[in-house]
Amino acid sequence: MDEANQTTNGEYYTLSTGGKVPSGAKMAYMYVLIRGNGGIGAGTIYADLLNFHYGEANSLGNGSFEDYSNQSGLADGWNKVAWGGAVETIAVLDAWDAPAGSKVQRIQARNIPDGNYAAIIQKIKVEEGKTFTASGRFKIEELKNAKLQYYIDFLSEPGKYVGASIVEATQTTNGEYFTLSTSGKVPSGAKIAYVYVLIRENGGIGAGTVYADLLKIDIS
Ligand SMILES: [Ca+2]
Repeated sequence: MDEANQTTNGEYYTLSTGGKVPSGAKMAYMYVLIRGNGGIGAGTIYADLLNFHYGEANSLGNGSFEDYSNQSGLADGWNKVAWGGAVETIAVLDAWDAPAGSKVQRIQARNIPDGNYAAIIQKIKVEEGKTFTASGRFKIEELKNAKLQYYIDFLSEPGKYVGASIVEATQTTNGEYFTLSTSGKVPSGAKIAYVYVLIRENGGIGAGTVYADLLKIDIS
């Protein structure tokens, strides 16, 4: 069970939970529900991208980019963001060398000005004090005055930042995928996190092309 008790500022975010199927269980009912929580309750919510899988817990939805139900270039559950006039082009591609499944997310950006970036982003729920482990597989095809960052911003509420975790790479990877990973403690006060794969300007007008797959965040 996972739950939320605040509005989300007009944005979707990911709820997730993991555990062991109880001994003897043969079927399950899954609910999305609005529960009374002190007084006569009322609520309005929107749900999408519900799934259930066996394997490792992942606080990210569609971290392997296999769900792709529109033609926007953006895998389900993700958004894109670019600042300062950076031009971002994204695509979900069928790739023979995909680290998981058959699809990968490509992020391409150019004209990234000083101090800016272009990214894909997903908002997730976190719990302060828990340990998180984040990892992802990346192939960097091109970087010019730019670097790749796998970036987690922790917030107590929209607009209130309480910490960040960043791992980055500054070189192309010779046509191969490699793993970026990091771990730590969810900062005190954190309730939500923005998870980014981003191309950031790194001295000059930046440009880059990266492929991402198998993004995982385990919070336990
Ligand atoms: Ca994949």
